[in-house]
Amino acid sequence: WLPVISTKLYTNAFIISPGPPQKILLGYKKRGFGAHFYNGFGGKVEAGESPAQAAARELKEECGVEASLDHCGTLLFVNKGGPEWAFQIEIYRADGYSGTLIETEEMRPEWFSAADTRFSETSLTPEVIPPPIPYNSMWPDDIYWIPLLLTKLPFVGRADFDTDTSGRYEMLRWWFGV
Ligand code: 6OG
Repeated sequence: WLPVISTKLYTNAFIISPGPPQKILLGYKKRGFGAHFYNGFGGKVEAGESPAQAAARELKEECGVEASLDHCGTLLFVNKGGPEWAFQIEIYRADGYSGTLIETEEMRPEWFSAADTRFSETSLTPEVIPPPIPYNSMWPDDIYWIPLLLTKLPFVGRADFDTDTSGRYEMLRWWFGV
């Protein structure tokens, strides 16, 4: 199906620490749309702003840091059934950041292991290996494209959602490709 409302333009930014172990910074969203999910840092592109400017502004607003962001993906999310929404989300990534990470009213930043650390032969002590990416506490589309983001493969994708009887968003069909 097609968006029945105008598609809103959003950003989502991820900071990667090369490691080893490779790590990804996610924010636990405390309020608003997608509350209680882990996600990158981002929000709406305001009038007169480029997506890159919005991505940098939202990153700073939501976790206090600055980063040299590279665009690496474009996603379209469509929801059928009320409340209607359709998002185009421009995805950014950065290797590293400057400044000090802070928890804000919107987001609590946390590091996760991006690589599979189960069989790693490094001499890293368990204390420095953060938990794996919490896909069960993220939007269901993320598991399909976060691996592309981590390997720096530019991607596009689309996912169609419907609201189930419990009010949850169920992902009905999707495609993500390089
Ligand atoms: P604010 O409410 O903070 O912006 N977003 C999604 N992210 C993923 N991974 N999957 C989805 O599937 C999403 N829908 C929205 C875009 C909302 C933030 O949530 C992202 C923004 O970064 C439906 O202003």
